[in-house]
Amino acid sequence: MINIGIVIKSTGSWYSVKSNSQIFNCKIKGKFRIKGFKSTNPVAVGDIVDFEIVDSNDNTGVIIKIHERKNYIIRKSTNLSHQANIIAANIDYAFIVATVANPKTYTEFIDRFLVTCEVNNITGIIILNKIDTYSDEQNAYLQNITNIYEKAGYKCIHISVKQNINIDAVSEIIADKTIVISGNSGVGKSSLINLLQPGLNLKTGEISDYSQKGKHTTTFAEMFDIANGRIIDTPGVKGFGLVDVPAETLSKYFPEMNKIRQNCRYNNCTHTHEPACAVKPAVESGEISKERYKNYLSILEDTGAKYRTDDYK
Ligand SMILES: Nc1nc2c(ncn2[C@@H]2O[C@H](COP(=O)(O)OP(=O)(O)O)[C@@H](O)[C@H]2O)c(=O)[nH]1
Ligand SMILES: [Mg+2]
Ligand SMILES: [Zn+2]
Repeated sequence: MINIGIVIKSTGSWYSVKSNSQIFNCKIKGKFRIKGFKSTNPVAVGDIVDFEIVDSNDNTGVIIKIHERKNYIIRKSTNLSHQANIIAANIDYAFIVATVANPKTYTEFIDRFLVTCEVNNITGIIILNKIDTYSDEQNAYLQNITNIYEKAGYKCIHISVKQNINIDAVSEIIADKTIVISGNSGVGKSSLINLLQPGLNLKTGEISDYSQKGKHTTTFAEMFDIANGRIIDTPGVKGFGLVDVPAETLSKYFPEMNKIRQNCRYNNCTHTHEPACAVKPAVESGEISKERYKNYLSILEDTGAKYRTDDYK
C-alpha cells in the first residue's frame, strides 16, 4: 500500500515522514535526481512523498517517490562547488532572522538569502530580533537597514522574543502557511519558535562570549506545526551560495535593479563597466542603496563573472 506524507525531518540517511498524524522513519529507495545540479540530499524537509510501510510495529518505511516541488531553497556546499543541499521545499515565505548585534548579521548574508528567495520565487521577510538590547547607535543602524530593505520592497519586522514585542505580527504571517526560517546561529530562531508554540522546548544556545557567533545547537532541518501553520527550522548556516545564476541575470533578483535594468543599453549589462548603464547612476543618486550594490558585486564575483569596476570595492 502506498501512503502519502510530508517530510518533517531529515538526518541524512533517515527521514521522518508525517502521515495522518503518525510519524514514520523512512529510508529512500532508488535515485532521485534534480535537473541542473547534484544534490547532497535528494529528499528535503517539506517534500510531499509517497512511501511504503516496511514495519508497522516500529513505523518504518521506504520513500519511493517525491511529488513535484512548488519551490525549494538550496545552499551550495562551500567545498564541493557543484554540490548543493536542499534546505527546504514547498515554502510560502522565508524568514530571515537577523540581529544588529550579538551576533551582528551582515547585509551580505541577508542579500544572499534574499537572492536565493527571489530565484526560487519565495517571498523573503526580514525579522530583526533582540530590539530590547540595542543602544542608540545600534537602533540607528537598525533603522538604516530597515529603510534599505523596505525601499527594495521587503517587509521588515522588528521584534524582541525576550520581551514579547511584536510577535503577533509574526504569527499572523505564519497562519496556514509553510515558512522556512533561517539566519545565523544565535539570532533567536529557536527562541522565536518556542515562543510561538509553547511546549516544543527547542534547545536554545547561549552566545559564546569568545566568538560572539553562537554555538551550533540545531544540526538538521526540521518542520514544526506552529501558530496554525508550519515552520521549518534550518541548521545554523554561515551563508547561502547561489546555484546557477548567470552574471547577466543576477540583477533580476534585486527587485530595485530589476525595475530599471531594461533601461541599460545592453541587455546583458552586469552594471559594472558597461557604457550607458541605468543601474550605476541610480546607485550614485542613492535611488539604489550602495550597500545592496556592494553585495550585488560580491555575489556577482561568485558567479564567475570577470567584471571591472573601481567603485564600491
Ligand atoms: N536579549 C535577547 N536575547 C534573545 C532574544 N531572542 C533570543 N535571545 C537569546 O539569544 C540566544 C540564542 O537564541 P537561539 O534561539 O538559540 O538562536 P538560534 O541559534 O537562532 O536558534 C539565546 O541565549 C536566547 O535566549 C531577544 O529578543 N532578546
Ligand atoms: Mg536554534
Ligand atoms: Zn546596467
